[in-house]
Amino acid sequence: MGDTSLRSAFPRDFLWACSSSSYQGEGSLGDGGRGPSIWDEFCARPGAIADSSSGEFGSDSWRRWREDVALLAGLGVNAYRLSVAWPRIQAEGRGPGLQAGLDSYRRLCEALLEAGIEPWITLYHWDLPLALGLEGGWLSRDTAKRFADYTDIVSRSLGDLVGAWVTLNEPWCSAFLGYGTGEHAPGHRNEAEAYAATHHLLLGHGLAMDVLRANVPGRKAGIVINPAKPRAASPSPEDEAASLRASVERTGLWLDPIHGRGYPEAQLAQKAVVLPVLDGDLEVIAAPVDFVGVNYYNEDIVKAVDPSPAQPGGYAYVEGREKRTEMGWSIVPAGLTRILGFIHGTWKPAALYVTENGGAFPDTRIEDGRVLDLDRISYMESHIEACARALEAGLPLAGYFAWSLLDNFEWSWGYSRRFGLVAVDRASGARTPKASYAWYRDFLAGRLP
Ligand code: IFM
Repeated sequence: MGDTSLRSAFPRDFLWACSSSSYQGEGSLGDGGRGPSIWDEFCARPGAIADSSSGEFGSDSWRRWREDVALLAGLGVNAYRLSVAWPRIQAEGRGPGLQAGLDSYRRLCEALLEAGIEPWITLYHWDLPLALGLEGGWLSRDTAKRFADYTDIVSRSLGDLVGAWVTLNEPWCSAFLGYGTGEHAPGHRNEAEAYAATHHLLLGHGLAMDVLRANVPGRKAGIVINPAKPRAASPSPEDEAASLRASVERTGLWLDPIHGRGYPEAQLAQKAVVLPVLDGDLEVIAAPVDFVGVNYYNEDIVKAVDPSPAQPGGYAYVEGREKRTEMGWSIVPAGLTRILGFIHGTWKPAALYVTENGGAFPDTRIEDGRVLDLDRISYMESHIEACARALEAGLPLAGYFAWSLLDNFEWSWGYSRRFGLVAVDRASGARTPKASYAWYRDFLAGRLP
């Protein structure tokens, strides 16, 4: 009888991994000459973070990196995606690289490789050096150039160790939550700024791609986005068209220019925004990528409405009946297959990776000191099944990265939301694998039916 387990639906060279980020996990913010980031400043603002915390503790990974590598090795993953903290490399966002920071990341990458785990480096997961933030952050074109310089330093230093490079993580969040709604650092509330930041982030991505091609030829390089194509509330042509319109800000706004199609003009016209595009920018942004990373958590629903000042896009969100995670995000595994199919069908990137997927749950069921996070297990299993459906449909999906190895600092939610496969005690730093850790380990080892 053939092997019919879920595990066997994946090719041998499929990447099984976990993801993390510097500001959320490292802690030890004053170590090694690290400069302040826009998130340090944002967290200090009263009311910015739900529990008034900051990334000062994170998951204490800057000090406990050896334990983290051992946990990853125990899981049996073959890749780990971490981000480099720009302020640990250039305290003020410019100038030569700080050796202490570079050495620490080198040490970590070497330990991962020794454990048979391929390091994936994200260059920007939102912790912009504060000095650059004060000079305009992503509203300033110069930040894109500074990002290319920083990419040069990091890729020269770690290039021999890193399997794949990610320029930006979820730039929609940097632009629209950072400059549009103010939920993230730097906390501005101005939609026109969100679009200006979009262009400079993409320009930074394109400039960084050129640097990576020169410094690490032959290594994979790409971008990670958090795309969305809300499901149509009905099969009517009006609702289907609304679903497409609603996808643009999170998806086409990024993937169109990256794939040489320029910006989606209808969206920009409807928003009456003019992007700060200079001659040659679109060519820089269209540097070919080896992959698109997809961070997927949920799928919303939209219906068509008449455009109005409140709903200028001509669509409105509709409540679904699916269960939700503690973030309030609907649990829709089939939406993962759908978004991968939408991206493949529209832009045809050479490879797709699910670079983040996971669930925040209250983790209140504890037996014999261990968290029985059955909701998280069922979330992961159903989304891995959705990846298997994507492969069956012929999509070039090459890896799955769980978010996240450890409980960590969940941005404006502080520590009040947990995504980890491993619990972290904030008083002692002690790590306790949850039931989901054992499930992922057993799944990877082919021990589950
Ligand atoms: O924690 C974040 C991560 O930094 C980016 N993607 C979504 C995760 C959960 O909100």
